[in-house]
Amino acid sequence: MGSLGFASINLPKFSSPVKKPIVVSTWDSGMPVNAEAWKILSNSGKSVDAVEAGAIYIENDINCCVGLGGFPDRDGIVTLDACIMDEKANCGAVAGLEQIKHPISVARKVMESTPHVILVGAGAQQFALENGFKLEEKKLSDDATKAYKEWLIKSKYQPEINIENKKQNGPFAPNFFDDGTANHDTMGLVAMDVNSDLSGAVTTSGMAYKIHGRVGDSPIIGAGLFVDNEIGAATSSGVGEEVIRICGTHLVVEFMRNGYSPEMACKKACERIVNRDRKKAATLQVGFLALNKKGEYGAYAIQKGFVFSVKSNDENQIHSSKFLI
Ligand code: SD4
Repeated sequence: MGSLGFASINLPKFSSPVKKPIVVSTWDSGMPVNAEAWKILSNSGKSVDAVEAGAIYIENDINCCVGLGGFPDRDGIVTLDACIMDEKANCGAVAGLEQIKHPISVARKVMESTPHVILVGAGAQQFALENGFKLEEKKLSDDATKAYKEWLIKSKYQPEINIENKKQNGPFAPNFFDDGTANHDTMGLVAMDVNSDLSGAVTTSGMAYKIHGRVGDSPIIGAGLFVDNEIGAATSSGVGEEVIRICGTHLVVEFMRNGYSPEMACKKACERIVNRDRKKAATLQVGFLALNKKGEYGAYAIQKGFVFSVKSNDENQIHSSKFLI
C-alpha cells in the first residue's frame, strides 16, 4: 500500500519521455513507406492501419521488387509473402500468393475474419478472390523479365548481399545485375501510435529464383515479424532461412524483454546466426530492426550495408545499421 492508502500500481518507469508516434522500416525504400504510415499516425490513427498503409504503398510501386513488380521464382512465377500483427497479438499472413496486388491486405483479412493465422498458395488466392480482391494478370515486370532471362542462362541460386539498398548500388541502379542475379526487396515496418500501441507489417516477393513453393521468414510470425505490446516489436530482412532457424524477431523481442536496447537485442540475434557458422554467415546478409515501448529503435546486421528509415516528430531519415562481420 502506498502512503495514501492506495495499492501501488506497477507503471513502467521511463527516464525520458516516450517517443510516439513513430514508425521504422527496413531499407531506404522505407522513407516513402514511413511517410504513408505517418499520415495515419500523425492523425492519432492506429498503428495497425499505419503499417498496412505503408505496405500497400510499396506494393503499388511497380519499380520495387516488393509486390507483383518483384522477381520470380525459378519457374518464372512471382509469389508473394506478407504478414501483419497488432497490439493484441492478432496476426494474419499469406505465403506463396500469386496474382494478387495487395498481399498485406489479404493477410489483414486472414487476421480479422478467419480463425487462422496463415493461408498459403492456391488456398490463399481463393480466399482473396472470395473476399473481393482482384486477380491480376500473370505477367512479370520489364525489369523482372530481363533479369529472369539473364538468370536462366546459368540458373544459379545465389542471393546477393544488400541488393535491396538502391542508394548503395547507385541512385539509378537496377534491381538486378548483368547476369540476372537479383534478390528480393522486403519491406518490414513496425510502428507505435499515440496510444502506445505497437503493430508491424511485412511484405515481399521473397528471394528471387527460389524453388517454387519456398516460403521465407517474412510471413512467419516470430521470424520476419513479431510484436509484443508490453515490450516492443521487430522485423527482419535478408536470407529468410537463417532468420527462421533462430525464430529471429521473437528472439529480438525476448532480448528486449530481458533489458537489452533494441540495437543490442538485434545484435545478439545476429550473433546467434554468426556464432553457429561464421564461414557461412560471411556469405549472407540478415538484418534486424526493432522498436521498444519507449519509442527507442535500433538495428543490427551481419554485414555492412543494412539501412533503415525512421519517422517520428523528431526525425525523418535513413540510418545505417552497425554490423558484425
Ligand atoms: C526472404 N527475408 O524471403 C526475405 C527476403 C528479404 O530483403 O528480406 N529481402 O527470405
